[in-house]
Amino acid sequence: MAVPFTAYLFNKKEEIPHLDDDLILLLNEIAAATKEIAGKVRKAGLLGILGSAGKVNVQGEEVQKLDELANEILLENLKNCGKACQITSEEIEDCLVVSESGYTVAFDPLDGSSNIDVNISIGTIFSIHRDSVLKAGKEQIAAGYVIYGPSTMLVLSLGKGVSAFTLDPESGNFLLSHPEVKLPKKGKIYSINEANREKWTEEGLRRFIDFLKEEKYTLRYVGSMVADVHRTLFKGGIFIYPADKKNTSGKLRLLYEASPMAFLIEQAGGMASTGEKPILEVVPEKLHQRVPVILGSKWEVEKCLEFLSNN
Ligand code: P6P
Repeated sequence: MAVPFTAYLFNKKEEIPHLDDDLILLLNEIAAATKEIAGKVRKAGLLGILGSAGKVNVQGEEVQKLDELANEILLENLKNCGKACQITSEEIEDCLVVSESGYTVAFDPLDGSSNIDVNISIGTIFSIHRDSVLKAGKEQIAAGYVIYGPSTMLVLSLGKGVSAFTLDPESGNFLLSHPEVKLPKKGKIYSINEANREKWTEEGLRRFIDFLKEEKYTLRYVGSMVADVHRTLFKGGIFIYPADKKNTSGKLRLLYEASPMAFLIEQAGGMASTGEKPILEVVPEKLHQRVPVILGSKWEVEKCLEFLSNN
């Protein structure tokens, strides 16, 4: 039988010195919360929890009912487990300080909300630091996401590679299905919202996308970061959410979107940049700050940076 998530974590203790019992408990609580979220997502149409909650969050975005529910489930689990000293959520303006030291968790409870009502893959993204959340992404203790797709998968890095677990509906366990995820050096897919093409601030980006078309790349864009990054992680290629005239620092948030995804991509052998510097080198100044995101296979990311430098 495939290794259950908890057993995997205990088996990794020797190989990963910082993987202590508190972190294992914390990761288990996050996994438990996402199983509950998966159950709600699967039945949302029957529970009357689709659609808007009639509120706008700190990002100025309309909150969906499932956003709110996912946020509440994660907060409940994290507070109950008592191993998170600070909790940051996309849905909450300020950082919740529970105690002065320990692990900090930053999460996007349900990323890709615009896709909820049309039954397209969405996900939960999380990032774990020690003591303070305002640290560069390269200092993450762990990072991962859960994608609620045709199957529910948890993808995790503890700083030594990337593993993926598939939720077994029979047992209710996340079971190890991909022990070592390695990103292809080069792909054939690019992923960007081309509707914004004329708004992109970098002329070099338009030339790079035209280059990929000449190279016969195909376009895949779900509009849910978890889904677009998951496909990039497994098939290679490049995902870009650039700065544009409307979003001058890009749209994706550093702490609980760009940074954890960059950590996973680089741990799997890929590359992640803001266009000016590695995402994992950016030291956050604000909880909800945004950064441009260029991530994926090394060949494509390096080629993109070349075009941007020849703007
Ligand atoms: P656009 C979802 O709302 C999200 O935050 C990410 O999941 C996704 O990558 C991005 O926004 C999509 O944004 O502007 O292309 O609809």
